[in-house]
Amino acid sequence: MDAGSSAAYSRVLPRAISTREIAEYREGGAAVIRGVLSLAWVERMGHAVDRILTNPGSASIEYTPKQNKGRYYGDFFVWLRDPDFKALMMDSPLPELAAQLMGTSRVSFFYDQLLVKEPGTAEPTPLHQDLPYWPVKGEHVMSVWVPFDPVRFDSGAVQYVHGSHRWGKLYAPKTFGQNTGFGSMYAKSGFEEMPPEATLLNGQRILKWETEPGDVIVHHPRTLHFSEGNARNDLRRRALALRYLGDDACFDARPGTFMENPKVRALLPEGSFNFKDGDAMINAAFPQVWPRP
Ligand SMILES: O=C(O)CCC(=O)C(=O)O
Repeated sequence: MDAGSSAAYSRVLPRAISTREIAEYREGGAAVIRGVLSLAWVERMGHAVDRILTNPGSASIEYTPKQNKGRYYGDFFVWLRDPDFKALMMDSPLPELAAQLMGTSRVSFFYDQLLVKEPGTAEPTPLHQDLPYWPVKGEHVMSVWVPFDPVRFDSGAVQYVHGSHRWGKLYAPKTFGQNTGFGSMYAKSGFEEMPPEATLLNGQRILKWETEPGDVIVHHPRTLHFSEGNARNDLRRRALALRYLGDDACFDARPGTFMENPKVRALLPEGSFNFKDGDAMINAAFPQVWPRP
């Protein structure tokens, strides 16, 4: 199939999502869903990511200190400035995948987060849950982590604590790197400090998967997760986390979320973040993606 044809960039799920996959996601808080994207999608997005890496966004973060090897690059709301990122979150099989896994009739898009670990990057992603970082409440919230390179355990595969989305606990957000400008915000969150990782992880079942291009990993925003650096010299680890909101998700006006960061807010069109507590987050900056508009 011609990689440039519209069929190669299909919006349709290439296969049915099984009841076992749905049960794994709901019970474990994370699951791998294999073979969801065509190689054409993966290749297109690999080029798109490289464009962003050579032209970093205004809210992007270099988590790797200058004197260190490698590069851990983070960026937010990339879809608002790049049509390929917009196409992936909206016009790929992923909105339908999110609807099926969350079991919701309607899905809107919260934001995308680019997380690239180039070969030889030592910086880990600290153990965290996503929800404390976000001005969102509800159960129908989900991330789809989409890698654009083969991922191996030693190239920065993300690891998830099985069932931690059901612990009934939310821990205070922590910054992914030094001097990122987020620390002062997170201090206002009011959530309890996370116990030491060794204590928290002791005896827990860890879910992790090596993936091939076209596979994605889904996780619930209460699930504890982390990743090591990319210890490989021969493998990049370019990944995009897409955050989807379902029927019961709504705006949470609590303080201390990443959306308080002025650089992040400046990415959004004027007036698109004027929600009241409990509002459904659907407008031009947080578009409905399922059913397709
Ligand atoms: O890509 C990583 O290393 C971490 C991913 C993550 O924290 C997320 O998708 O929420």
